[in-house]
Amino acid sequence: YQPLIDEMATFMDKEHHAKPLLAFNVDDDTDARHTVLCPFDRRVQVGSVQWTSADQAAKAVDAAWSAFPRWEATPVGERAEIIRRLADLMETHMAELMTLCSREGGKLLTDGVAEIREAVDFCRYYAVRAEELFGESTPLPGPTGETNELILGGKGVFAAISPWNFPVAIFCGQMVAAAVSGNTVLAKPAEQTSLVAHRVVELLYEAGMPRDVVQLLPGDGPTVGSILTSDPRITGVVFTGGTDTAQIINRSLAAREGAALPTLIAETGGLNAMIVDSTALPEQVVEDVIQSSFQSAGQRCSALRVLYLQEDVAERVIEILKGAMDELRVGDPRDLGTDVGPVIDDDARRGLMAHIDGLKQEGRLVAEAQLDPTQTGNGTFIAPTAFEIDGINDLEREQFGPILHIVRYRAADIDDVIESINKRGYGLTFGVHSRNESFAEYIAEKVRVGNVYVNRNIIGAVVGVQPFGGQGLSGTGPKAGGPHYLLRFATEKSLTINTAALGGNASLLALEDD
Ligand code: UN1
Repeated sequence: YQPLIDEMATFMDKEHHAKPLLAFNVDDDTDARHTVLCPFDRRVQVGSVQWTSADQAAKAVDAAWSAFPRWEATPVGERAEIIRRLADLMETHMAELMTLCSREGGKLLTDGVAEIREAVDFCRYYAVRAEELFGESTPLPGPTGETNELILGGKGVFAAISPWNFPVAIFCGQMVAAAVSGNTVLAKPAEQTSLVAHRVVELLYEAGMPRDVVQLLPGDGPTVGSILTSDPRITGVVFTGGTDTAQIINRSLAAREGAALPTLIAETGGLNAMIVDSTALPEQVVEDVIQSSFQSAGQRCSALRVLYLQEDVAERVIEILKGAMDELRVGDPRDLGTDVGPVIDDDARRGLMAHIDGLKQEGRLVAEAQLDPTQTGNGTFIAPTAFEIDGINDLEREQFGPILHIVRYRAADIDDVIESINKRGYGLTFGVHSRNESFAEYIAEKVRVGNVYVNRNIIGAVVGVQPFGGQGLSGTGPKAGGPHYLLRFATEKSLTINTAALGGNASLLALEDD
């Protein structure tokens, strides 16, 4: 990491200013600026962002529609080439992007590197898949006298609404998937991480993307987000974030008078569980639990929230877990010795503290990591905590932070445990720890989730290898980083030609003969 850290130092003190990147010129408007503060030191101003106005957003939709036919007609090889150049540029600008991920998003160095690699992987994977899917039409069987084929095209204008927890990877993954499939894109980054998104879109333009094909609309959800989702000209929305917000978007899309039926691709929250039976290796369990619950300060939708321990192993696992949590170092994300960085902002911290205080008052605390105020005094830090609860139904909603809930279960009750998890309605990630292969297989088959992991941690899905996404309250599918993802961004056109009309045999007669 040292060469990267040295290079990052050259960007550390720079203030960044971002504004909407639209098909037309946008004046600097000093009144509409939003200040970005650093999560690990709220005294530091990282930069400022100019929000998109309602008028600019409407004009951006016009420009996106004008650009759509030309972009859709651009050969997929050319579209994919631009995306590949973006991947190369992100690699050469790694230190600068990392600096922004760290200062604006509070990311650890290790998380930042993984994040930018994931963005690069999304670009290269979708470029290949687009060429496979959109390159040539698929011939279909049919009666003599006619030919049939299936042709894929773009759908129109997509709004891409992305979260702050993966401000490069998910931001990029959505935007690139929509664009490489032949759609024009209005990307709204999370308000907390607009600076790094702005830099990525600048690199995308440098890679050759026309400015009217992808536009950046920074702003907050209630204004820019709702302008986009209520505009009847938006063909589809690709969204990653909370389940509540996905439901608001869904209602807003459905309420549009006279609009074409929309596409909503949503990847939302989870109450992700892990089941540990009596044959599991306690040390390995704890290592994987610590990573799954506390890496990225628990701010991943894939993070572990509810750990089910079979009663015979519970004491042993909890004892080792307590020891491991005592060792966690919470602090400055730029320091390589740090295990857990800050949560994103004051609002997030307040919400998590309310949950923690409530469970503490009920006397449910099992373990709590230590905070060193000289390290954490100026930032939005939360000490990782573990609580014991009775079951997944004790949790009203996902808590997006470093909080683990533990449930003890009896071996005879395993089917009830699985049923309660399935009934709760989320279905994102899930883990099993067991050396009993048939037990692990049985559980993996019964649980209704998107990603099952056996005898390992449950975060960090790899593009193209572990396609990521859930079902039920956790999302619509198809899975990001998977072979079917681009299909949701595409239209399918069947083309049937009666070749008899061109001099062959009449197709209907041929059918009757069969
Ligand atoms: C998210 O947290 O919103 O499995 C997505 C992972 C990531 C995806 C997380 N690749 O951790």
